[in-house]
Amino acid sequence: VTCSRRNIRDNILFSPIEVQIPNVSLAEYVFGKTAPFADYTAFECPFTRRKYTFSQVRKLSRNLGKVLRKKLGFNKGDVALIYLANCPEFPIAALGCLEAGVIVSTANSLYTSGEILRQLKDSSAKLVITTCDLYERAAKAVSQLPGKIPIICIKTKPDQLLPQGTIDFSEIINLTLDIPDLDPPNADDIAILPYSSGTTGLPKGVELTHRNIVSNLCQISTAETDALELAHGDFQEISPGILPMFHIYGFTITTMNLMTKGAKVLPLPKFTPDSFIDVLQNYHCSIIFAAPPLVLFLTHYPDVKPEYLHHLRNVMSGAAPLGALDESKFLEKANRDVFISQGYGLTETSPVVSTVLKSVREKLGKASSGSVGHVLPNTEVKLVKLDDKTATPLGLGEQGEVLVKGPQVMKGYHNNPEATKNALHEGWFKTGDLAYYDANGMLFITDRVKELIKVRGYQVAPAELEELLRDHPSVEDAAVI
Ligand code: 4UU
Repeated sequence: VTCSRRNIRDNILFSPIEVQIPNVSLAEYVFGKTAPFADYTAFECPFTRRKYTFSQVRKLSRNLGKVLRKKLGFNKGDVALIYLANCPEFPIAALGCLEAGVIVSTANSLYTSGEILRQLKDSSAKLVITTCDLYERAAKAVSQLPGKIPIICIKTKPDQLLPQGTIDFSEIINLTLDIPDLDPPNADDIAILPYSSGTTGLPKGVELTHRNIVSNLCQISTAETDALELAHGDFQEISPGILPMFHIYGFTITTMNLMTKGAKVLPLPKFTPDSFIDVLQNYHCSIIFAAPPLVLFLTHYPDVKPEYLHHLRNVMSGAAPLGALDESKFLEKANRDVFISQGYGLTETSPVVSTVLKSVREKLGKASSGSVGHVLPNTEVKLVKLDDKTATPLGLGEQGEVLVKGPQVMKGYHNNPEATKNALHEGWFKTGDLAYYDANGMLFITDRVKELIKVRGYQVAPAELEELLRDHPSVEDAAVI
């Protein structure tokens, strides 16, 4: 696989591996994989200990889907805004909507009511699913909409009171309607609508179809690209659910992907050093999907004792750059048989574009020298000069903008043909990232040319901050860099 002739053709990076993508919806794909682990715990809150097995997730999300369609009157193609911090109910809420053909628009759980309002309006959401903890902000946003829309509320603590006028999540997921199962949505229907600012301007709805996400799950599950072991007998991978599930990395990779492998996820509603260390100490975590700040935390935070890392086999970093030195420092601390590698991708690509292959990790040693690896199966990448209208692929070692083609590339930006046209040409998606590749066809991300700031792996759109600053009566103009 590392032989250059086999993965570079006419300066286009590709994968010698091909995967078959089944023609199914996301919930069908995920639940098609979870049957062997029916009685294993899928999601467990490490603090309140409330938990759900795979068969419960299956049943409760199916119930929710039926209630949404047959009792609450939602239709295929309607949008539900999910405004939740990580919790074991997140996947039930998301998969329940998806089973009903309701599009899931995920919102950052740190959003203010103004930010929620913007996403509610832009996505034309007809429903909000949130928790009692976040209810105030959600309700304030909903009250500013021209029409009223229902709010479904999750209790995250037993003593919580359901806010007046909301629908009790636990009541409707436990309602078993005696009706036939719903027709699943088509693979080419939109499944989720997360927000990304792309290369310029305000956050835009990213239309990801069922096929986009199912493709990405298949692409990261080949012998060469899968970081996980399948659960069997007394072995189950355990992972802290630290990446936000509303973000595409946490949604596809930790939530959906880990379900398909029968792993147990411990959703953490927010990162605090103590709670995270608690989880590392009390559970035998074998895999962590992380962003660079978390890898640096594990490496440098004195209260993270090397023995807390003893059960770890894999640490995967993505969403922002991690250098070769950072990788080796982490390994010095862990000092065990643990691999650290990187993936690269974007919301618009479901998200994974490239990852470090297993055979390469074994060859390179435990770190991958700062590279984001090889392109995934069924994916092509070319690097082109900025403003080169012909988009001619550059050669070995030359730095250019990353263009991606593959079944994981979004359908387009929601209600925004202009932005879609600027981002997609003949199936090639312009990422706004700069990179070069080496003789083995391994990709190195070097810089970003788009208007995007990343803070701890989260997107910050300069245009959004500029708008906010200009809103102040004493500010005439603003430029955020
Ligand atoms: C340098 O952050 C993401 C997706 C993260 C991801 C993808 C595949 C993590 C693991 C994985 O396997 O999506 P967005 O839309 O929030 O941000 C996308 C941007 C990219 O355009 C790039 O600038 O985040 C940056 N980025 C990276 N930069 C993402 N991954 C990397 C990386 N190195 N490994």
